Amino acid sequence: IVGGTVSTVESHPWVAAIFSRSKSKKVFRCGGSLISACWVLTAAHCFPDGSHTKERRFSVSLGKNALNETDLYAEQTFRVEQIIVHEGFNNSEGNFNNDIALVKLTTKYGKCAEENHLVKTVCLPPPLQRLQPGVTCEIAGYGKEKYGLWYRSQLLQEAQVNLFADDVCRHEDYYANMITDNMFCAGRPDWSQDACEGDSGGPLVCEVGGRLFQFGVISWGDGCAKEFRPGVYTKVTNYNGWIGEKTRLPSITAG
Ligand code: 4AZ
Repeated sequence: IVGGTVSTVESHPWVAAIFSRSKSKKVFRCGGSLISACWVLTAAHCFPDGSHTKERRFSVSLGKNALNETDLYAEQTFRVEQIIVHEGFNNSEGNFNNDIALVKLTTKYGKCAEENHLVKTVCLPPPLQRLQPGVTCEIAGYGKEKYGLWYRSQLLQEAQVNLFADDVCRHEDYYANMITDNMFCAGRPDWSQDACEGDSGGPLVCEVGGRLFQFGVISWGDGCAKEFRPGVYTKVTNYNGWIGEKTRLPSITAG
């Protein structure tokens, strides 16, 4: 997160940290969001070329404030039972179309997440819920605080971004034809706050009727907090059916 503030996982209790293991080393890979006790929503590009068939390489932590510290009392860490990358995920145009994936959690005892003040599920908006351009939403993650830094944020950070109209984001001064109907853009009018490398897979949440709903999955962008280059997000409302089908959670849209 660029231009944000240090946050706590209590304020974003659905935020998940996805790690990959290579040679017994745990490497932070992506953000995610807890949408039900056993399922985390994230970005498809977190699982490059076939790594989604290697579930044992990954682990997921919930309730985590600091990336490089383990608070055994607060955190819940899981193995990955299944990774479902969207069938239509396509990066041949360099724009991560259908950048959405589901990760199924389990422990060696077959348990899923337990809710407490640090770990809660986020609601998904109903499929037809639309928000007006300009609405302020919130993003959170452990990603870089500045484009080009070699290290990620040690602590969970949050920022505010505003939704951009599609015709603005598709303008030739912005991303032109890179933006498909499965994406939307969000950023700050002064470009001061944005998601950055390492935040992808994490949630963009917006308030509707006094409740927070996850409208976006942090997906991509040209740089971070750069003029005319807002963050690009996967449009979660296009995937209610897909999520319901894959997780067999019939009430996924009920909120
Ligand atoms: C990334 O590489 C990434 N500024 C995520 C979001 C943005 C840029 C890069 C948006 O994960």
